[in-house]
Amino acid sequence: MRKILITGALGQIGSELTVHMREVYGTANVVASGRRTPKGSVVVEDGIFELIDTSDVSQIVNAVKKHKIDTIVHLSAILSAVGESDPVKAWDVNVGSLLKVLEIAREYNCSVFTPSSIAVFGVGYQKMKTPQDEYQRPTTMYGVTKSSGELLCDYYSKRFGVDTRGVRFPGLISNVTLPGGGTTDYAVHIYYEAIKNKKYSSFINKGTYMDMMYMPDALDAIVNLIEADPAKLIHRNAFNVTAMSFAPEHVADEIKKHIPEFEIVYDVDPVKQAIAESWPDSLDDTAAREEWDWNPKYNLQTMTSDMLSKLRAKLKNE
Ligand code: AKB
Repeated sequence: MRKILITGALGQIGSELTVHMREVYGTANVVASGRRTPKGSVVVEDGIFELIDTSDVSQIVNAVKKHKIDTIVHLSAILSAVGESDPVKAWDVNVGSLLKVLEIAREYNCSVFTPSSIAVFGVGYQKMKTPQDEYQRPTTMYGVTKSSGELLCDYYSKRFGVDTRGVRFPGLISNVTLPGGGTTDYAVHIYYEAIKNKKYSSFINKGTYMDMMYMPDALDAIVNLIEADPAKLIHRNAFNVTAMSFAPEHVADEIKKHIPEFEIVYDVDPVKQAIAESWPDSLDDTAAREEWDWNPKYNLQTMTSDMLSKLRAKLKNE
């Protein structure tokens, strides 16, 4: 059985991936890590947890040695909108910590999964059905770090034989932990506001299409790619994956089927809007489907029903 270390386990993906991986691989085989120990967190309290700041290489090495780790899932990262307010920090966190993880993986024989993003695309590429192997000229620091991360992972795979794998995640929608500082975050906030206030003011303009995915599909993507037969992988870093593509008015229309009074208004944030417009309208995920059977379960309709029912229960108890 694998021994897995998850960095950034308290974030939007990590908080659900940790629980999912403990179910798949056994609680004793998954070491979650983060920079805080929030009270009541299942990530901290229901399994093994290590305090790790990924800017400190010795903290990662100690955990790898202590727990005999063979697989690192590296999630610590700064997202697109926050990255634009502090580009140097975004580079240090996103590229600096990945390089440390790759070096440790080389020395201690670990495989590495780390997510890339639709943000690797920026200008001069095919915006609809963006192909797997497409020109990357990102216009945000976040995109620059993710594109660099893909190159670093390929380099460590080819030069040192480290088993590196990744996906280009679109906007991820979840009901457990809020995303922090992304451009696609509107597609999470809209559900919370629909339940709390029956109204949402969107910082992304109508007509702006982006790819999205419900978190259960994202968790399956990570585990299925980690477990994929390496002989079948033509690509590694990183696969286009998507489950749906929509603009704000489409998710609003879907919410209205459940909450007829719901209203969407627009107060566009120019920085986030410019980022959104630089990203694909839709991705072509054929390579992921062919090489490791990627097949998402949720579309906008089924995701909206599930989000609203889970959030209603959660917000009632808050
Ligand atoms: C963001 O909006 O920054 C992220 C992403 C698409 O990578 N959700």
